[in-house]
Amino acid sequence: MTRIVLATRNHHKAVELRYFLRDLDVEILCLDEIPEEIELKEEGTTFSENALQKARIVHQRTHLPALADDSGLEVFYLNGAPGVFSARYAGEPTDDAANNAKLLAEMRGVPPRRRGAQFRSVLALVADGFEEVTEGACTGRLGESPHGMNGFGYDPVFLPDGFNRTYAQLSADEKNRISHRSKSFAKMREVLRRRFAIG
Ligand code: ITT
Repeated sequence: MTRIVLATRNHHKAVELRYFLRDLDVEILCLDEIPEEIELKEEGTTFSENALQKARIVHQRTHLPALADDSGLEVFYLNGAPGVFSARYAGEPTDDAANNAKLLAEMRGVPPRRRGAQFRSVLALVADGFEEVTEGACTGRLGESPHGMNGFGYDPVFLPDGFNRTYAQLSADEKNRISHRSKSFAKMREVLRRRFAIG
């Protein structure tokens, strides 16, 4: 059976990726299950560079196919911020509530029609002899205050198009049907089918 390592330290992302992989004939490993300590660095300026950097290091160290996600929220009024800095927008260590508070403060008084935003997810799969990258986006708008308890990160402040609820007010199944990550994974599913004959 094909084994794939999830090159992420974000538990919430790992849960979503496992959900997308659930019906495939693969064994999924997490970084916690790898005996050696691997540091995931993100030194690039784009989601793709960062996703590739994370997948490459994990592949190099484990010799297994490695799947990484680099993602974030781009607010059009803020010229794409927080973007690649989404995780550490309010500083380090990552603090979701502080990130949301900072973003809502930046957007205070901005009218609804100018609150457009998109979540983006770039997935990188690095294995023996190849690298593949897929992308997905979900457009929507920023709310005025956080709503909902599900999910993680900016979920409480993002209302996807077609919904009057935030990502954090959707069930996991609902989010996973429409999310940026579901879209990047749908393309990655085709890659897995082609490269490993699974899916
Ligand atoms: P890894 O690098 O270990 O995968 P990370 O959380 O540091 O974990 P990123 O650098 O890709 O990953 O940062 C992504 C940030 O973007 C994440 O911490 C959230 O703040 C935000 N984000 C990404 N996808 C999200 C989602 O589905 N819902 C809410 N916020 C999300």
